[in-house]
Amino acid sequence: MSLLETIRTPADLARLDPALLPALAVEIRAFLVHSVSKTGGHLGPNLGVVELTIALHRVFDSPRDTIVFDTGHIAYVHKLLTGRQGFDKLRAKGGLSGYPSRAESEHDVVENSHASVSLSWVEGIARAYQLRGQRRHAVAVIGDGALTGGMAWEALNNLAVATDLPVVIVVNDNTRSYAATIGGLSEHLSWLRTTGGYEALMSWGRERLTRTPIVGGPAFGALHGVKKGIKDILAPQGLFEDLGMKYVGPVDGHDEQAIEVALRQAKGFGAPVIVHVITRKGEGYDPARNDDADQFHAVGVINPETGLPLEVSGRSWTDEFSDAIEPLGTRRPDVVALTAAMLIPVGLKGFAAAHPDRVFDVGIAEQHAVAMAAGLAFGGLHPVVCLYSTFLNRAFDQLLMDCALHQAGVTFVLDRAGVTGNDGPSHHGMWDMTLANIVPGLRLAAPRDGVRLARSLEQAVDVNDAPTVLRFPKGNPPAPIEPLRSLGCVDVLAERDGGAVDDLIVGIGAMVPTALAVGEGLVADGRSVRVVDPVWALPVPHELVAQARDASRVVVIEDNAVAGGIGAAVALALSQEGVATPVVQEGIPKRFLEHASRAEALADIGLTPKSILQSLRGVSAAAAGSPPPEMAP
Ligand SMILES: Cc1ncc(C[n+]2csc(CCOP(=O)(O)OP(=O)(O)O)c2C)c(N)n1
Repeated sequence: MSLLETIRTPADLARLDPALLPALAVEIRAFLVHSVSKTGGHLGPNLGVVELTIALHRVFDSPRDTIVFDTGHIAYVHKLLTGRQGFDKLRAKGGLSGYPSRAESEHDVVENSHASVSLSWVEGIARAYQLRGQRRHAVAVIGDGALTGGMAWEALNNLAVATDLPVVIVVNDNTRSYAATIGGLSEHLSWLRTTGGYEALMSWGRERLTRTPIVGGPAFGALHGVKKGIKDILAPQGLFEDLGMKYVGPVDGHDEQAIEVALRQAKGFGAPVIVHVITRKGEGYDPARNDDADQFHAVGVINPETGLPLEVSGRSWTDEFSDAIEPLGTRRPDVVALTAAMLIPVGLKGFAAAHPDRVFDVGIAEQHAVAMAAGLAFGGLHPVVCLYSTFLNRAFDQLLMDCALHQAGVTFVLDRAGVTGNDGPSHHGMWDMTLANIVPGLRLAAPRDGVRLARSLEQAVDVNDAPTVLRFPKGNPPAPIEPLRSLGCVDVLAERDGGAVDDLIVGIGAMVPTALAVGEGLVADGRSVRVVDPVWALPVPHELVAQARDASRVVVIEDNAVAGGIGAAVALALSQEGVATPVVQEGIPKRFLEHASRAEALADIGLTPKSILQSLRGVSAAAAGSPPPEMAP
């Protein structure tokens, strides 16, 4: 039996002979490489926190003490040490989540994969424990990347004066987000890392003074007691101590015993304290360590020996965007791009290489990025803010107030829109069109293929008096789907003739192939059908309303929440224009979707041609007063 298999709970770990801990760390790394190479997942970040997580679970008493992992992607080792070693279906339907999950374990508390929230959570948790008279610790583990987010600083500002709150903030400093972390804070952390004077003096003192009998111990204690003064002379801790926060570190994040010492010290303070732990992303696995792009921040299925991908991913939507923005930047010197710590994932690498002074990586700071974009627009440029759809949620107020209210020509490019799959509830991009729908003046395009993506981007950067949004999903776009004809911006993709129809099927973006398949099924049922794609879906085009007037039924198919999505916008537009045609809204129900592949998630919510046809046949049959036909597409 391996050492790891003997650990079922943190109590087993606490009992383990410290001499065996390095061997346990080796086993955990081998386990992670072996299993995550088969399922995909956040390999690099988790390899970096093996010793840190072991130490956390030996020093703190989870679940009595609460450990919150910021962003949640570094919880694999935590899972292994809290009774979850079945990683064969990690991130797959029915398997372990890639993030903490309350349904899985009482040791998991915060499931949110949106960064920078952990300090707020632990302040809340610690205050609740305190008010209820419970002596329990709350610990946040936050990366140097997540520490760039504004929320973390709002919480620090409060924690700094919460001097009786037993909160421990572990900064997992690996100098990287996906790529190198940027900004003043990361420079400060790096300065703390490299200023070894204080630690050197302390270890010199410990060595010399404790060798002297009787006076040695007290003298070292005294030296320790004036730690703050010495620190300020030798290595002023600046930021954190100026805020009034206690600071321990920097600690070697791959020396388990050293981390334990620091954490025990921090635990004893009884006040908010920062423990600065230096780790290496991908530690112990050369392919990750040698990967300059992101040190295997997140991998697909790979060969564990070489680290090379085993799945051919093909040309992605991100590639289409990347290929469109780079030449656009050459033609339009006013176009600038912004990213929130995700330059490569959002497809800006080529643009950054071609126009290095016109791309701004602001750290994990979506709110700042969007308000800054409003400023750039005011200054005469056309900013393109590139985000994953789910992270737009963070910056809704800035989209509404800083961009729309000020009629700022800012283009938002939202990758990973719709159902994203294995990353689970907080990663689905299922709210962006709902948010966009309530913003005055905003125009939104959901391109159905790469040709439409490039064209919409060109059109978007020509709009200089309102925000524009482009949204597209994860994965590979279909081959270009050319229209039969166009009515204004509305493309007609399938019809028998130009006359009135029973069903006007409106496909939005990535759901166009589904709309076409549904159209074929309805034609086979003997109905007359027109399938259209507005491309620019918001505001609802007049031509679409005109088409709806001549149809018996409108069906809108979108991969956004039905609540407030494009179907809802079409229904409102029709009622405002006095068009009585009923609108069927096919989209994502108002609930959080579990992790599963995109195809499984779409099937679960009935967003497949087969399910949509079944529901439409049910509606038609009910309207006609007869049972639905037994037809499968
Ligand atoms: C609000 C938000 N924006 C963007 C992301 C995407 N994201 C996931 S992990 C990550 C980098 C995190 O860096 P860090 O906190 O240093 O952790 P590390 O991966 O280095 O351990 C980013 C940008 C996110 N999770 N949340």
